Amino acid sequence: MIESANLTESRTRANLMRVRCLYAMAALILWGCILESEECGKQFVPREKRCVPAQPADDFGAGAAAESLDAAAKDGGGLDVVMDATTTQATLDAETVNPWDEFVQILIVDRTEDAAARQTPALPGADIDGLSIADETGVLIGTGDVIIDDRVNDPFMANIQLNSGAGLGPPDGRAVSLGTQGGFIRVGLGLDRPLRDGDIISIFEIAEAMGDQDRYEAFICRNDAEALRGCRVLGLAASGSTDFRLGSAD
Ligand SMILES: [Ca+2]
Repeated sequence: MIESANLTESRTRANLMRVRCLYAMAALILWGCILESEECGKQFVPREKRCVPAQPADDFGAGAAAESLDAAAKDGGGLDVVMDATTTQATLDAETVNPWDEFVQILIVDRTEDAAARQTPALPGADIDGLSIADETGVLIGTGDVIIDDRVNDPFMANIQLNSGAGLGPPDGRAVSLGTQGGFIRVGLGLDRPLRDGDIISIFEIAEAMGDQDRYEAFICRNDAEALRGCRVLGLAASGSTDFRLGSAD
């Protein structure tokens, strides 16, 4: 009987160890799943060690935007206006009087790296408060008046600034948080006169106290622009207010 009792106790211990092992394995698997699910925000996927939108923005080719981003970055993120690849000689000729006559839209595309957006999940990405235009003497000649199109990303389902209209007009402390890369607003300008060389486009982004890595890329676009066709790169900006001065188009 004693041997039988020892045998039963030994089996019980073995079963207990198996149960513990199973619990440990389940915990490891669950932990692995948690780690994996936290790898990228909702609707974002890992690509080359970065989280990018699973679907590119509907309104423009992400590839074209990335190329222009690279070009601007090689210039040190300069704010000089450069020609886009779709501009033809015919349009150049037509622009000799005033190259900016038909440019009445500003496109602002978020370029925040996902890791940076995670630092402020309630306000992810660039926080655009307003947009105004002044002549070279500083006199206000217009503001961003209407949202033509937008895509506000909410990767962490915690964004509290989803109203793209908050990015219109002069700055008032109300901003739209574009989310992460791919979020954008296309703004129609209200202008007292057509834009000219020397005009200054000011984009107001609310800088965050914890150190701002929220980047965005700005384009100026014709009234008949489709996607990035008909747009020119204004440049990259990251923190606070940034002025983009319109220069000669050639
Ligand atoms: Ca605002």
